[in-house]
Amino acid sequence: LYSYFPGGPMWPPFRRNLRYAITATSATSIDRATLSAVFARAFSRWAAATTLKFKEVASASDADITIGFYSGDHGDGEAFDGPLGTLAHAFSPTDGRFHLDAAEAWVANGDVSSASSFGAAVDLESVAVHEIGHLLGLGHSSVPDSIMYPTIRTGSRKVELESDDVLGIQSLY
Ligand code: TQI
Ligand code: CA
Ligand code: ZN
Ligand code: ZN
Repeated sequence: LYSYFPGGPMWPPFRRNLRYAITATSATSIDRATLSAVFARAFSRWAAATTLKFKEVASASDADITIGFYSGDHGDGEAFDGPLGTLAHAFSPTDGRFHLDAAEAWVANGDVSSASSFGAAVDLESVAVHEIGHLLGLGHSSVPDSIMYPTIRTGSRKVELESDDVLGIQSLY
């Protein structure tokens, strides 16, 4: 079953058209257009299940949600740890911060079988769909096939919401 963050924080009814900015990209080699496409697909999966709408904007000052790649200690008390371990983290509503560990061997085209000289390839879209669930207020689920299950096999891809994810998000929005 799905869960919420303690206290059940959510985006309030007057904030259902959420804007996101991809702000810190210098630490990744993935190009801008590819990042925009991957995050747009990840947000669209949650939009399809709810009345929420998501739109990319250029500037963090216009955004409800900010997305960036960071290495090691990046000033929020949750330092990244190099390849594998923690891949990314997102804060609960209505904080909107979504950070990705720049040290991961991110794969943006879904081809997680591609060999990587850094170690295991990590599918960016799979992690984005999971972290957006956190940004919207979902905690972890006990259903192994759900997007919000707390582990994923390395080198695997999981981007489709499972019925448990849909029930969870529809109980909030
Ligand atoms: N990052 C953890 C996560 O997003 C951070 C975290 C741990 C967390 N406990 C939490 C966030 C409780 C909110 C509430 O779950 S992670 C996966 C998965 C991670 C893990 O880097 O370990 C994905 C990020 F589910 F596959 F294991 C994305 Cl998809
Ligand atoms: Ca890491
Ligand atoms: Zn962070
Ligand atoms: Zn999680």
